[in-house]
Amino acid sequence: MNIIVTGGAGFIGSNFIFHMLNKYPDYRIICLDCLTYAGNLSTLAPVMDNPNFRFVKESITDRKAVYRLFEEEHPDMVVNFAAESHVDRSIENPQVFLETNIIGTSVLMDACRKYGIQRYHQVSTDEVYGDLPLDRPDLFFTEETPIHTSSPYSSSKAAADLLVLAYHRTYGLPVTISRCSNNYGPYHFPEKLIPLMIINALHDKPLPVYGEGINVRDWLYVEDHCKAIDLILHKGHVGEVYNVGGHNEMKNIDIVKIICKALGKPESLITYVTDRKGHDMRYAIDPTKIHEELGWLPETKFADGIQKTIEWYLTNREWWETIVSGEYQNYYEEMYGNR
Ligand code: NAD
Ligand code: TDX
Repeated sequence: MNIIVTGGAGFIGSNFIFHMLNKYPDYRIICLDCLTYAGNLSTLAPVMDNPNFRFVKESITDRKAVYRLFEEEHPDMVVNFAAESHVDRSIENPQVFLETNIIGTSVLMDACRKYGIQRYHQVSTDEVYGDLPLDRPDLFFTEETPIHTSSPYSSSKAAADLLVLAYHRTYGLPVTISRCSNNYGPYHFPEKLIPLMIINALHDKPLPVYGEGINVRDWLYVEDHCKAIDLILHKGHVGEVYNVGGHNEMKNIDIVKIICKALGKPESLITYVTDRKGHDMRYAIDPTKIHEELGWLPETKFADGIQKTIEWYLTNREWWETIVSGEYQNYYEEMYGNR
């Protein structure tokens, strides 16, 4: 099996590559990633010498480069993780989200149509469903929940999902889509809530909580997401959407307090800051379909996953220190000042 994994130098894509190379020693994985600010080649260092792995630095929006890669590699499957993924950045500058997340997806699928493919898998998000009210804990996102996006990021992901389903219906492209809740774990980029709070707390810097900190996210350990995608690739039904989530809803403020406690830092570091524009209140996935059809269940409890994650950031300082001292630092200062 030859699999092109796009966005594999980022958080979830890299974890997925490690999972696949480990589990399927006879598969070949080709990572296509243009290394934006969020892509980090050092993340892939452990597999760079693996004969079953190849890294290609190109953009999914570059049609010629993508077609060339298909001619060279004849992939059996494509798994598309490549995206601009940060909601706050999409609010500041939506354009690149449209280019990568929408146009990039269509270029990849055009290549799949032109050269033939067994499966095109789109890695999507629960954010395409918009949000749920805090006072209705009985409500969850199912695959039938209407698309109702809030941010430029989620709108670009939803547009891509609609294109994927359109390519299936119109051209018969063998597609699947997974819509996952918030991931956490190793190699999570330090602009996102959990790694940002761990790193700031380690430096005794303020912990910027948006609004009142009562927004709810449904957290899933990244390995459990990777296993779900593996299962969908091998057993999922073409043309179908699968929600992925572990019924692990938590308020942002509670996550930040857990991190303070685990690191022995005072809660007085918590600083309430201006809320995100259009901030979604609550995400909550109903994963019944992937459980009943494919037998998937999350394996990592939050208490264990967050402990493993914190330990990973403590023992892999070099990985994130390089990031927070570089280009990302300029962005962070623009967003938050010199906090
Ligand atoms: P990330 O920002 O950590 O990584 C994105 C990767 O894509 C980077 O390596 C980057 O260099 C690459 N990339 C960006 N633009 C590219 C382009 N034009 N061509 C090639 N490569 C490009 O993102 P992540 O958190 O790992 O998310 C991966 C995917 O999963 C995204 O599609 C995201 O929407 C989706 N998702 C993420 C979460 C989450 O909690 N992080 C949850 C659900 C779904
Ligand atoms: O400094 C912060 N303070 C804060 O209160 C940051 C960075 C975030 N937050 C809040 C906003 C959200 O309610 O924490 C929550 C989580 O924020 P993010 O880590 O930015 O994630 P989110 O916006 O929920 O989106 C993530 O999950 C769904 C990923 O970034 C998306 O790519 C994925 O689709």
